[in-house]
Amino acid sequence: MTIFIRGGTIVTAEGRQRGDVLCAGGRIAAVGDGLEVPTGAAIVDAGGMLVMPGGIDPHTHMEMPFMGSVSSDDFFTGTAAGLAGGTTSIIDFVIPDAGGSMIEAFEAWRGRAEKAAADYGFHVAVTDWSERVRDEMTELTRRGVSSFKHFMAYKGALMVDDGVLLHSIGHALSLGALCSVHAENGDAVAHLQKALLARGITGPKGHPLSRPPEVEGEAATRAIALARVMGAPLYVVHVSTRQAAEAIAAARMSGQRVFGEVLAQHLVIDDSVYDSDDFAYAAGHVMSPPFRPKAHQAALWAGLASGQLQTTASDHCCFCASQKAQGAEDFTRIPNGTAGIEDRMGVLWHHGVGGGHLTAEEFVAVTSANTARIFGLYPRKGTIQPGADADIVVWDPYASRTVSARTHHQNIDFSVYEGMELTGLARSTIAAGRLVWHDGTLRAERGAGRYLKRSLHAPITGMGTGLGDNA
Ligand code: DUC
Ligand code: ZN
Ligand code: ZN
Ligand code: ZN
Repeated sequence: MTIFIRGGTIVTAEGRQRGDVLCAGGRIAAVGDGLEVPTGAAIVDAGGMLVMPGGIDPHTHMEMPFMGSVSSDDFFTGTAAGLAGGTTSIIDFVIPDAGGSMIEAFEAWRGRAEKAAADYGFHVAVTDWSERVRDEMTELTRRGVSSFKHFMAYKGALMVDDGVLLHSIGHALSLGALCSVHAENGDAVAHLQKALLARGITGPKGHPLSRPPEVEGEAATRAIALARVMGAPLYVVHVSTRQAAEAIAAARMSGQRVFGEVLAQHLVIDDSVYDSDDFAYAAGHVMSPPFRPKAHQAALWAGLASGQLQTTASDHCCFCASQKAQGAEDFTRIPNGTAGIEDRMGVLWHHGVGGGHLTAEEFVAVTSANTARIFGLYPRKGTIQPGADADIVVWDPYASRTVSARTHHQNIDFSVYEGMELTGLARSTIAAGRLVWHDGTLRAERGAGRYLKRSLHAPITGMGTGLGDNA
């Protein structure tokens, strides 16, 4: 399929220009002003529109077994919803069972992802340490996995202690892979959960009380210190507090390579949602880290604007009301997670660019380009230049829509953005050179997504102990 995107304003993280984009054979073939239209090309009129790299969501959980349930968007429905919102690639998480093989889990996730409608890569979680884990990490890097995830929370399930983290960070460093952390102190969360339940606090109000901002600040600070000791880079997923944002900024200013990700939800929704006595509403917002007091949002916006925080994600992890209901008597049993892949770009545009926090170029950086760079996908993804994948969103900056679970494409009966009016939307989405979303019509194709082998970083030397995992 040859597509000619005519007469838009092409915006990348580097700048903007008026012009046309020619897509052929799944790639961008030419970018320029007044390009000739090849015979037979489908024309997408981008007059008055912005032509930007498709979004990359670096943090999703499609059909993930979790907390006694399975997240309700599968790789097809979840990626299709992403396309409707302008997101053309995801990096999902492979989560092995405690003590289970990472390779077997990776193969299971690859099997499930074969139905994806958009391109996908994988981070793999390290949940314990052994010689086998070390060998499997090495093997996974040969299979295109260039980042490993560590949960510092979820005690008794996924949580790793500092010893595991040090081993993994050291070994990843020697491989040129990047370690990431879900930064919450799992011992503190377990302690607070128990204390709250003992006091009879069993409803969703207990959820944020069991995970206060300090719990995230402590874990982020600790992980950053451990990465510094090892001389390794670190990526902190879903930074939701001023404490964690400041810890990352301070580390960067001292010369450490630390990256921070922000969820669109945390930028615009605060912890007042847990005040509701409507269980379905409050439980629908149960995710970890939880929504925070409003004052934290300014630190997250400032982090994105200054470049101290680099990426935005959705942590897309859908659970329907019937699934959330398993925690009706005990908030610690409510499956954690909210939907967000379809609305991440729209929320970032309306509140970020419309709200004066970000320029259009910075919007591209935090929704696509920075993620491609950090996670080994650039310049195949994250930019508009000849040779790059034809993953493009034609963005109408003036059209408006109202978000609702009744009209979204995500397979969930709830939206944390219900009723939110957003100006700016994906008019057309082109993924791997195919027009998959246009004027409200979704033509997602089951299985069209491809597995993304990601590249490793060049090893960084000269910082920390330089011991790698020889300890
Ligand atoms: N937090 C969530 O809310 N869901 C999935 C996993 C996580 O850490
Ligand atoms: Zn997490
Ligand atoms: Zn997550
Ligand atoms: Zn070791």
